[in-house]
Amino acid sequence: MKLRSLSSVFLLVFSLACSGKDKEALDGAANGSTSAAGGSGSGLGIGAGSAANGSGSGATNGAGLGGNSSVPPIDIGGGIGTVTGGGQPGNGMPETCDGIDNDENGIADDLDIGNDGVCDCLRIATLGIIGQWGQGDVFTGWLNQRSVNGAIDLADKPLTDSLLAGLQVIVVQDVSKIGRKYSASEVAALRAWVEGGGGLMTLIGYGEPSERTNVNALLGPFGISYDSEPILPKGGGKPTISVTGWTAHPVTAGITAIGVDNGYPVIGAGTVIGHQAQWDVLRTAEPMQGRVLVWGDEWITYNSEWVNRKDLQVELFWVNAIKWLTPPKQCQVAIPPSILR
Ligand SMILES: [Ca+2]
Ligand SMILES: [Ca+2]
Ligand SMILES: [Ca+2]
Repeated sequence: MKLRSLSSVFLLVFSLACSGKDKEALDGAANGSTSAAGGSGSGLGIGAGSAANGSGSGATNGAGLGGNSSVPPIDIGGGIGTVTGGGQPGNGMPETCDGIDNDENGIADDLDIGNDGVCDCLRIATLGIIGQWGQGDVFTGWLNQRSVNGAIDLADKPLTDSLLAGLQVIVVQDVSKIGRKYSASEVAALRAWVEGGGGLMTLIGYGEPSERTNVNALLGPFGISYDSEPILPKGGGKPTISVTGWTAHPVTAGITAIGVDNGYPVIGAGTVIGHQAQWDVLRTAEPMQGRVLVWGDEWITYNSEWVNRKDLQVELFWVNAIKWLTPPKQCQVAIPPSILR
């Protein structure tokens, strides 16, 4: 069987696309040149409510290095148009990926030179392997073109405190083929990482009867699991089934439909923020300092959902999810209006 890791694709695409706009712009910023992209730092308006904040911050920061490197992030989750980080204008220093709030606006590493909604300094990793039911290059390429670091492929590595240290977001793909069951110490390590402020997102629906075992083990400490009966099959040759039942939350902001096929219900603790028919398909939890997001399918990683389905908001869903999973005072950048549709 050809097993292709999502993250290995991330890294491959990243290596091929090192001239991507974010990295190019970052290089330019490092050299002290003012990039054209920086001038578009005013693209902050998210909904009518943020118009004042958007124009104000854009004007203020337009002359700064990279322009948007010091644009205050907009929190479209808690309240549209509110500026996070206390609304401080910043000190004019460029933000760099060093874990420090260089511009003193209240958010460390809030750098998004491409204005694409993905923090350039994001430290994101994946577990397991990519699904086999579609092509995933759009998603993988998308992420690598929007952050300097790209994604780290943890694949089947044993989960330890040291392995997870420093990561901000982990996306769990198909972990049914790692050749073992996660041990109690691995589950404990992931739990400690989440509770210490990590953001964990899980996917399911890869088509193996035993696929729930490992991911449910990882979710065990948070009281959430995937139930046993597959749900919402699209049927051969048909489009995925649109999930249309959403509860207001930063992850669901602006979302009207996301496609699924042969997923599993998400049951247990936490808060249900997505459902279809009688099933819950999206739950969140916030254990201690961390955040957990459990999605009952994996088709959001496939090209067909990104490219062919204009009625779905897959990119926005990912941007929302990554932003919400990222610690509140780190790497929070504005979601650009171009993604909202
Ligand atoms: Ca900052
Ligand atoms: Ca920084
Ligand atoms: Ca970016």
